[in-house]
Amino acid sequence: MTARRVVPVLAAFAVLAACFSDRPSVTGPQVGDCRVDGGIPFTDSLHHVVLIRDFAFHPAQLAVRPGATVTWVNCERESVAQERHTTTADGGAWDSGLLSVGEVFSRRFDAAGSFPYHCQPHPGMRGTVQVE
Ligand SMILES: [Cu+2]
Repeated sequence: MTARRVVPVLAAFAVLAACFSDRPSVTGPQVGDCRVDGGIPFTDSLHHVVLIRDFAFHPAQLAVRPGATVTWVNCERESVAQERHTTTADGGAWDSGLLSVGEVFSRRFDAAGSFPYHCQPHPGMRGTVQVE
């Protein structure tokens, strides 16, 4: 990695710190310069955020309590912003439809179990919500 690449990454973390500075208990993922705008539920034990970035879910494996809400955010890079993603349950329990950059989809998980999901246009993108 060259110094030219390091600088933007550090700047990105500064932006994230600013975004989340008034949310001391945020435990959600932070990826690159991904920016989560207003309207995303507060991240706590019953509200989780999965970022969609670089053709992957972050985090791909997420354990939550029954009753928790998971919000997926398409936070893809500008360079591939034309790529839309979905969060689609393997078993068909939910399907976000195509999410453009900045769009979100939320689902509440009441029942315990393991819920694998994927991205419809990119089947290699996989994740699991574990409710326990
Ligand atoms: Cu995708």
